[in-house]
Amino acid sequence: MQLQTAGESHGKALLALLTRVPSGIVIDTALIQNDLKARRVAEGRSERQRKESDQFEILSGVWKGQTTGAPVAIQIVNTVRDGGEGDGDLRDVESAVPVTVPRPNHADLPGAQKYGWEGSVDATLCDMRAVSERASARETAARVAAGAVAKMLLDYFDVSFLATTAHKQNRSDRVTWEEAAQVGDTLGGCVQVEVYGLVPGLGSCMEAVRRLDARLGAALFSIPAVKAVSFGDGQLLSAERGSRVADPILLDPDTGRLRRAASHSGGIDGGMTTGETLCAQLGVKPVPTLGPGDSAPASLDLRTGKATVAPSPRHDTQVAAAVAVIAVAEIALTLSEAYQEKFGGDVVSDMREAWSAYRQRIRG
Ligand code: EPS
Repeated sequence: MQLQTAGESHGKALLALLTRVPSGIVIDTALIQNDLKARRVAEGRSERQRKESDQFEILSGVWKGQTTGAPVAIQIVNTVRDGGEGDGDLRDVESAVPVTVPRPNHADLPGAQKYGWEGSVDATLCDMRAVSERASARETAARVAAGAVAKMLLDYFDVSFLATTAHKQNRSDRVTWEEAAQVGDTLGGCVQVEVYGLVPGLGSCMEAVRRLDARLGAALFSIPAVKAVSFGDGQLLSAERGSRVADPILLDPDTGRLRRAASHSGGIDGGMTTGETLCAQLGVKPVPTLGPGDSAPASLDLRTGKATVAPSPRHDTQVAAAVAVIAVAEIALTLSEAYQEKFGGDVVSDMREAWSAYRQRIRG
């Protein structure tokens, strides 16, 4: 399956367009709604989330409750939007006041430079909102809706997920997100996703682009705010001896299956799944929109060239918990594609037959 999305943070709606979907996936809309809610109400989100309900509609590709093989289009209407039940938001596109001060560490400045808005001869075009509306993490709602469909496909192959978060409390100023929010500051965090039930041999060692860790890495790095991705012991492996981080191979006496006695490599060797639990970790940076107050960082007004502080529109305080939901969606989409490559991509029942035959062959 492959995903394209469209939509802006305060536009009319978000769209997810999922192509190469096998026929025969029974669609449980409650699961899509649950995942959307988990992303929306996650710890540290802004008050915007209380105004959204993420009501969605499947526009195509599902008939009699099942996917038909046609592209699946899902629409999520924004409640807070221009010309709608807007709330006078700073980013109302009809607003007379363009945003000309970029936020450090945000897409604002490189995006404005790339798309020709910064320094434009026409001053009305010098407006960061043209970029920030699309760069906003609001777009990830569409990914989560599509990811829920991918999870429904993977369920036919007994694949399940567990995502957890942790705050990286290695700083002297240990604060909770509520304390950070009070002073307009933001926090990063860590996410771990475990995937159970995978067969060995998803991905490939034969061509670089088919390596599963490369594809999962690309998918996970596409999530806004993700600055690090690792598998298994990840970075720690660089300081270890090979003998200490081997994952010994053994035959499980109960099931007769080949297993690993440890999983330092996180369930991927040679660009392929090993059949052990897949374990990915993500480092999530603090949200770059800061303030109001002393937390707001220094910047420059691009119209006047004068030093000033970055704007402080309403923002999330911490997004690690939301990223956990999005990461599962991204991993599910990538794994769905890998299952389709391995077992055929047209019909779920054909895929299951091929899956059973493969498991018999490898006794896995
Ligand atoms: C965001 C700011 C907030 C967030 C938003 C991302 O929204 P607003 O601009 O309306 O205040 O809540 O995230 C979402 C709306 C979402 O659904 O994830 C930003 O500045 O990127």
